[in-house]
Amino acid sequence: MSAPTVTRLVYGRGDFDARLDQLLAWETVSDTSVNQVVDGVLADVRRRGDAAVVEYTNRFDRLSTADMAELEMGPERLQQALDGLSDEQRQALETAAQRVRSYHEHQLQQSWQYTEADGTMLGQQVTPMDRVGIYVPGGKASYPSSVLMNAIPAKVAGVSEIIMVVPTPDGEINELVMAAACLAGVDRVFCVGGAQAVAALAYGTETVPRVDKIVGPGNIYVATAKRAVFGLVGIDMIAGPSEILVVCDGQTDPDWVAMDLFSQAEHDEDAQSILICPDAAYLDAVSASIAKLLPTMERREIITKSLNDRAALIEVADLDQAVELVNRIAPEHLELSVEDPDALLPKIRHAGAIFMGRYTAEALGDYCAGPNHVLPTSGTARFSSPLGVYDFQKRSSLIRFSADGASELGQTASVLARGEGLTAHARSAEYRIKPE
Ligand code: HSO
Ligand code: ZN
Repeated sequence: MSAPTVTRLVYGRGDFDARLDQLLAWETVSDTSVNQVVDGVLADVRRRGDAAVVEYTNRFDRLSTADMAELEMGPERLQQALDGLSDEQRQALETAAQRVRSYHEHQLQQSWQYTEADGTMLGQQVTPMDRVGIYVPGGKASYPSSVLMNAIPAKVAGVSEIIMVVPTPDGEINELVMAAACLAGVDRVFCVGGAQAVAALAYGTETVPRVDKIVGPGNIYVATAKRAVFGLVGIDMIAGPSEILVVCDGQTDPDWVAMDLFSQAEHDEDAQSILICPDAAYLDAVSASIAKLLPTMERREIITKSLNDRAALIEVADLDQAVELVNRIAPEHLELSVEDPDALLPKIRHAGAIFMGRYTAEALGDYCAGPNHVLPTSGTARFSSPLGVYDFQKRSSLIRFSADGASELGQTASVLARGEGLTAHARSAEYRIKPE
């Protein structure tokens, strides 16, 4: 295979803006044939419950299970997966789980209240969701690390029951995924995937309890099903392909940066890797590293396609221009591979996760630094945040009036209610106004 041809751009030169926009463009096309299939599956599972889930699972995953009970992995089976790990793997999984848990404990939101002079109390009570569903993809994107990243924040939030679904095509069970589920405290695991799994979680069946929110990435069928059940249940964001943006001052070992770019490119042919640097000679050096290292990569075919189609090496005049581009791109992962990342940090407005300094490889964040690896993609960091404990907590407003408070503010409510023509509202407030 020939070396990839990575797009090379110079900030502001020629049709730079158009080329950049073209590279960044990513829309999850909503495909009518997919919509139709998904609608059919959702309606069928809603109507026939377990029987429909079993039928679809047998058909799509080439299984021959008789009933839903056979598709559930009991707690002993999960424990067995955990016990079956090598010491090294178990140790690594436990270290990761521990660090992810500690980090997320910092995110716990607390209830609060305050009292006004007349005794009126106002506040907010924070509560966890009762039950959430975690979708774990099968095949090449079945990541034990993602089990930890989805389940641990829910657990820390105080969710009482976590239900995981994961397809097992041809009956192939991913032992590491099961072990991670055990370690993260997942309560029940069903070997079901696709739209039928989302439907079972959203509507509930005789065996699968219905959940309040569904999180976790999946293919186009899963994403379409999640969109369709949104409203009945909560969902997390719809994840696009993984992205990395490295801003480098030209002083980091080019092999390190090339490998960091590969680390996201290897996820998916649609993944995006971009390097921005003020030094043209350094961009040449990274190109050379890419050509040198690529033949050594197991996933070189995926990496090559991703680099050819979606990567870019961008030359800028200075780091301020780099920051301007960062905010325009709003990347999922941003590496500030520079001498003084603290100087750039206050200027960064949009990025899912910011990796500061040459030693901070994104890969560590993907597994075990502690912060979540479920992050906003495709520019959505402009308005959204990493998955966290707050995604599994809700807030209720608290209001308590004293007799004096009710009398005082009742006047205001009454005037506003009459202005809206809502007499019951007005009189309800007026009953509580003390006579002069
Ligand atoms: N980089 C991915 C997460 C992941 N990486 C899982 C390795 N395993 C999310 O953007
Ligand atoms: Zn990754």
